Parts: sequence; structure tokens; C-alpha cells
Amino acid sequence: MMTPMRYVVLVLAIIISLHFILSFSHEEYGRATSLSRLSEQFGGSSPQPPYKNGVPEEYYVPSTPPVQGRRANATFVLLARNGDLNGVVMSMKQVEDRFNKEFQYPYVFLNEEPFSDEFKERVSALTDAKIEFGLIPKEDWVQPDWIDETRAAEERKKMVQNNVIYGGSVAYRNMCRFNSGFFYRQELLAKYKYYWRVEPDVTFFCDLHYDPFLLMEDQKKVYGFTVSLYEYPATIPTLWDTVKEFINANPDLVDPDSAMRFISDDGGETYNNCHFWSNFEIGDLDFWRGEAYSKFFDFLDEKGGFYYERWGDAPVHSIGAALFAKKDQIHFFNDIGYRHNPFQHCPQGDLHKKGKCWCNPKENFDYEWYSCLKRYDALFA
Ligand SMILES: Nc1nc2c(ncn2[C@@H]2O[C@H](COP(=O)(O)OP(=O)(O)O)[C@@H](O)[C@H]2O)c(=O)[nH]1
Ligand SMILES: *[C@@H]1O[C@H](CO)[C@@H](O)[C@H](O)[C@H]1NC(C)=O
Ligand SMILES: [Mg+2]
Repeated sequence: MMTPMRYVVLVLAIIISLHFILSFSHEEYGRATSLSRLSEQFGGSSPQPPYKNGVPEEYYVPSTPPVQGRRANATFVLLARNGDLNGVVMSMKQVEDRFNKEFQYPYVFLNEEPFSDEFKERVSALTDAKIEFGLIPKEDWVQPDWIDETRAAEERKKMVQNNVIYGGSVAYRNMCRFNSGFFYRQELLAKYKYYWRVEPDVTFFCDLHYDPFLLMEDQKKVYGFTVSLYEYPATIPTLWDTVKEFINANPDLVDPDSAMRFISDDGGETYNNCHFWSNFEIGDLDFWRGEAYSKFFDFLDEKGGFYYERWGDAPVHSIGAALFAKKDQIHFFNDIGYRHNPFQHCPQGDLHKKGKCWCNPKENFDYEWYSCLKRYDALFA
């Protein structure tokens, strides 16, 4: 039992300590506000750790200036979905670090849906170069009405049963057809002659200290690659028959100095399935826009093989380049160390050192059994 006296003492003790606590914190509060007023005078706005004010400007050295002198009429091109964002910034950061922070070529992003604000902000953070975002017109993207959807669906089903990669996907087919015949006709690309195609989730291993677009221009190249390999025959059962039909109808469009031997081992009778891997391309847009390739694409498109089969933009571009350009207008960028899963080109010997490459030179696809580089070499033997 508590006596009334003890009770009074306890209550008094509580009141007194409450008074101390309140007056103390009030004093602290006063000191804090006067400190914040003081720091405001020195540029801070509220109490915060010093690092939050940033490193003073005078510590920064000028970033590498853009290369002065002759520039090419060129741009990077990235086709991507909003969902590809993380892979896109990984690729783009490497493009910037290995090459473009010095050269400052612009970027064109393309998508059949509007890019999100988040997408635009995160890619814009990576470069001072100009970036444009384009919306692909529906008619350049979706499966055309004249495709028999019943037949297309049946073929997709068969491909799924046969485990053909992307065999069931209409979106992938839209993408392949777009890359084959529409990207170079997009409004945002009209003002450019050369492009460098970049995909999400790729790796660039080496520094590039020259301008590949100027090399293309000076040497009249129209197509540049880093990896070549065999296409899955199941995706293109009737492609070569269609190509032969086109050649027979337009024999003079084929260049007499063409790279036909890269794509056929029997003078054009059959396709050997070799193609340049189109996830990396440095090319001349005017070559695709020219008469030969335009006619070629329209001819292929009418056959419907982009939907009834699963014709890829890699074999379509490669066959176009191999037929309508001169073989020496197709360039192997031996010094560009590049990976798109699961294959990589890693520069060898002096080139490895020259580019300060970080890939393992032993991991190099060039003369693996599944590579077509030996056939490219043989063009010049
Ligand atoms: N906007 C858009 N881009 C796509 C679509 N599908 C693929 N892509 C892009 O097309 C390119 C090839 O696609 P990817 O998934 O890398 O195919 P893979 O390299 O053949 O396995 C990449 O740049 C993708 O970001 C799509 O439906 N819409
Ligand atoms: C760049 O190339 C395109 C396509 O050939 C052309 O229309 C345009 O005039 C060129 N621009 C410059 C500045 O040369
Ligand atoms: Mg890819």
C-alpha cells in the first residue's frame, strides 16, 4: 500500500522529470534550428551529412571531349520493349564506355508501343549525345490482313511441337519482319546513312579508337558483322526456293562480284544456311533502301514466309547483302569484341592488346565448327 505522502512525492518526481525532458528537448530543438539557419547561409538547406551536398565542382576534370573533325552521317538503332530496359542500359553503357563517349553519335530507339518515362529517363542518363524515341506505325509492325491466320496458326503449332525456338510467337515474327524490311524506312532514320544496331544484354569487350562509320564510308562498305553462323533450317523451309525464284526473275540485280559463295556451296542451287548474326550490324541504310533489296524484301514478304514459317531478319539481311553487294563491301569487324549469348567474337593477338579487350581470347567463336567465318575468308582466298 502507498501512503498519500509517498504518492505525492512520486507524482512530483514525475512532473519534475517531465519538465526536464521537455525543456531539454526544447533547447535542443532551438539549437538545431539555429544550426540549420547557419548551414543555410553556407548553401545547405537542412541538416544532412556533408556528402549530400555533392563533390564541389572544382574537383571535376573535363570529360573526354567529343572527337573533333570529320563525322559520319550515322546513328545507333535500338529496337526494344519497355520491359527490355535493364538489358538496354547494360548494352548502351558499354557502347558509351568502349566507343561513343568520344564520338557522340546519336541514338534512335524504336518500339511499337510508346516508351515509358522511366525508359526515356534511364537511357538519357547514359549519354550527352542526342536521343530520339520513335513509335513504329502499326502497319509496319503487325501481321498483315492478307496473311491467312488459320494457316499461320497451324504452322506455329507445328513449330511449337517441333521445339523450334520462338516457334509459337507472333511478336517475334513481327520483329523479324520489321527488322527485315521496315526499320530503315522509319521516319527518324531518314536523315541518316549509316547505322549501328545494338540489342539488349550484349557485351562489348574492347575499346574502339577509330570511327567504324567513316571506315564504312571511305571503303564503300555496306554491311559489317562480328559473328556469322548457321540458321536453323526448320525456320526457313522455303526461303531459298523463294530466293531462287527472285534471282531468276531479276538476274541483273545480283552483283557479278557478289558473296554468293558465302551462302551457297553449289553455285546457288542450295542454301548452306550461313548468315551474319544481325543482333550486331553496322550498315548502310541506303543499301537496304535501294532498288535491289527493296524489291527483294517485297517479293519475300508477299510469299508470307515471315508468318507461315519463321524467317529471321538475319538470313534475310545476309542473303540480301551477299547477293546485291560486292563481296568486298561486306566487312568483318575483327577488332570489335562482342558477345550476344551464347556466342562471342574475341579479338586475337595484337588486336586483343590494341583494344584492351577483357574477353578470354580462348573463348572465340570465329573458327568453331558452327561458325561461317571460314566461308567468308574463302571469298577472298
Ligand atoms: N519493340 C519490340 N521490340 C522487340 C520485340 N521482340 C523483340 N524485340 C527486340 O528485338 C531484338 C531481338 O529480340 P531478342 O529478344 O533479343 O531476340 P533474340 O536475340 O533473337 O533472342 C531486341 O532488340 C529486342 O529488344 C517486341 O515485341 N517489341
Ligand atoms: C545523310 O544521309 C541521308 C541518307 O542518305 C541523306 O538523306 C541526308 O541528306 C544525309 N545528311 C547529310 C548531312 O549529309
Ligand atoms: Mg537478342
